[in-house]
Amino acid sequence: MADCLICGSELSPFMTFGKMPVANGFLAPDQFAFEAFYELPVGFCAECKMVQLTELVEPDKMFHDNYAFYSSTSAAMAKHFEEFADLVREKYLGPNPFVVEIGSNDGIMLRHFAKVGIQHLGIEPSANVAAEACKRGVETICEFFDENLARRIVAQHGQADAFLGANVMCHIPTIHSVVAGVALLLKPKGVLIFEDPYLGDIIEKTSYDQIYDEHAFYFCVTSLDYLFAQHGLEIVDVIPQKTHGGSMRYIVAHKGAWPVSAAVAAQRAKEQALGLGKASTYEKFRAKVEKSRDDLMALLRKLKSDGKRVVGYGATSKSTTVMNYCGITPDLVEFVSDTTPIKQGKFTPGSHIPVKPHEEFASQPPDYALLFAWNHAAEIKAKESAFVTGGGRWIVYVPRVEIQS
Ligand code: JHZ
Ligand code: SAH
Ligand code: ZN
Repeated sequence: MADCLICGSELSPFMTFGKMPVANGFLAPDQFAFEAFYELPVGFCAECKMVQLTELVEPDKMFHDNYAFYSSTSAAMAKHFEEFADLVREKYLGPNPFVVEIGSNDGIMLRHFAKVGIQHLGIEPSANVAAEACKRGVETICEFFDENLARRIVAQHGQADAFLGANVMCHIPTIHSVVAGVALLLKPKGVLIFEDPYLGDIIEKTSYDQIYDEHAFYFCVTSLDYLFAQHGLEIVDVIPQKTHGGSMRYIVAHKGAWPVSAAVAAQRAKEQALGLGKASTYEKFRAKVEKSRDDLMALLRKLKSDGKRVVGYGATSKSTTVMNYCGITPDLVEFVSDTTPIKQGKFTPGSHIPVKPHEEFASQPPDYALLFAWNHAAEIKAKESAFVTGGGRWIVYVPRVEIQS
């Protein structure tokens, strides 16, 4: 039994993925012997409805001065964050605006405020990616955000018009401290705008690979209502996003400060129809996850016995769950192609498959490319048309295991 991170009730996991390495812990062979593994169980709180990990890895084991994920490795995501910044500038800034972003990474979003001289502050504990943001002219402090830091920021810079976060709120187990800090930091009409992979999409698409150590929570409106109400905040709008396989953008304000869009109630009704507030939904999900694993392994074993070459595409955090849960080994997947310099020449966590630059994929195209970065399929397939015309095929596993051209 564990205690719910949101309401403190007892909950037990509905499934576990077994022992997992740190999802972004790419490593060299001389580090294999020291690799740490942690159980990865996930639970549903029947009381406040939050889906969450019930065992956690300490934040500084995941976010440090050698963090492997650089946001700007996807051109489509760069465009997404430019549009996100445009929306904030058009709709949510008052006079003398101040914009804060947590998990600002390499500055992919805040640079659009920096370049037009809007006062901004990025909060990014991973020093290597934070340094990249500073190089781009983005003001960044290298710390973990919490209520204490919020107090210091208010004292130094005043309150903010907009507090932004993409793919970071769901990463912070001490979320109460974060939300208390947001309530302190926001001006009376200020807004928190954040987006994370949406629980409804994870359940509908069986995208179990969103479950890994960094993702402490799997949010939906129903569970977030409970969290924000405890801090005098409320969700005033929700806007579904296509990014990361289906995300939700939530706009949150001090209670009563903004009119509440009809989209919020509509989304709650959808969540009820999907069964996101019922334990039985997660039992069914577990069965689908097991089938997905069995189908993928059967396909990879068949291709191996047919003498085909399979290479992974995108050394994602998500693929750490897939490889370690399914049992994918270097004899099934020869290497993983990735454009991130810091991952290249290293090996995938736990499964120890070599990560190689894209040039190796292009020069030795395999028979099949296992699309670990399936969330970027549109961007990747558009630039890899030569792979398919040359006879190559894609293997995807979300929403189901399938060969595609
Ligand atoms: P991608 C990370 O997840 C971790 P990951 C984190 N927990 C999270 O929530 C999201 O990001 C935001 C490479 N690539 O975006 C780059 C190519 O090689 O799916 C990346 O290494 N060629 C914070 O790791 C990886 O694939 C390409 O053409 O699951 C994609 O990682 C493209 C587009 C990407 O995030
Ligand atoms: N917003 C970017 C980056 C997401 S990666 C994008 O969507 O692409 C998540 C980032 O959050 C990492 O860079 C990590 O270092 C940072 N992070 C983790 N815990 C944090 C905390 N408590 N406060 C601020 N940032 C945090
Ligand atoms: Zn709870």
